[in-house]
Amino acid sequence: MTAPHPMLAVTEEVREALASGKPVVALESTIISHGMPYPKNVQTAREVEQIIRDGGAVPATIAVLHGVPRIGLDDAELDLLGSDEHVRKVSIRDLPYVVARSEHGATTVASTMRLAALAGIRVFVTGGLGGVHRGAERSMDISADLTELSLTNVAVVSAGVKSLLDIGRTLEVLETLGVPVITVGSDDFPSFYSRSSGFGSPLRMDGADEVARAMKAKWELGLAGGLVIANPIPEAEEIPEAEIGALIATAVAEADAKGITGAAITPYLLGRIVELSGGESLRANIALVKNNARLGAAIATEFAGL
Ligand code: PSU
Ligand code: MN
Repeated sequence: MTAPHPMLAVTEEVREALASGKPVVALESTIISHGMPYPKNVQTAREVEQIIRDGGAVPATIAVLHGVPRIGLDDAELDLLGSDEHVRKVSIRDLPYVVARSEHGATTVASTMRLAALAGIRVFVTGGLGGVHRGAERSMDISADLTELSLTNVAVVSAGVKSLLDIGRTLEVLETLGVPVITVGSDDFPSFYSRSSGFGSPLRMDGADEVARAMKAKWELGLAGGLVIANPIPEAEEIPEAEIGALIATAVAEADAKGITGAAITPYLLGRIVELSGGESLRANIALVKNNARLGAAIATEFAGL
């Protein structure tokens, strides 16, 4: 592989792994700073890194610290991201700003993808993707995660798309952008807390080896962009849509009434759903991220072997 971009600070462990062709899995940091409460966020981030190591890959959590995009973080840095109130949520549009001002930034799926690709990492594990918000036909609120998936060559492992988004329209936009949406081991596209969303998965594959071959095929054909690898939450951990759907609807209605929009809306909704569910949603969230880490490590291992 080519040398990483000179503006990135890559840990020695990750640099060494990339240089020798070992599997590396990128992880985002918005989920730590703005997706889960402290200290469970930091504890989960560490456990997820360990799962990736147990799966034979090197974890690389990505964030911006003091204006420097970092590929791989130590324990103290994870703690800072999870507890400091001044960590900005950084999507693609915000990257120049935090770098120029030497600020801290927690990277979303979109900006994590871009930084991972600049470092030479091809597999990225998260919880849930951003997408088309409910009411986007009026607000035009469509996550930059979708645009980025059309541009950047990284496979993103998630548990699908939360039903606080418009799942049908999100799948339509991904189709328009030419992004493969592959659910592993199921015909149904998952909706984060639940194994199905009511929408069929556009594509299905049944193992990490097949997914790795699809990644290789896409990029060898010169098709730019990412792949959505959807991994349904394990059955024992899921919260049926019938249960969580009403809480999500309440949270969305509250956000509407309060006039919360833009980058603030996803963190607001996630926080409210944790409160409304009495912590159940957080338990499921942690379980599905760990499940994604296991699959991501397996995909990175298979891809490194091709
Ligand atoms: N969905 C979740 N948990 C999250 C996010 C989305 O279930 O933490 C975060 C991810 O970082 C995602 C971002 O990239 O929210 C999308 O934000 P926006 O819609 O503002 O692009
Ligand atoms: Mn948005």
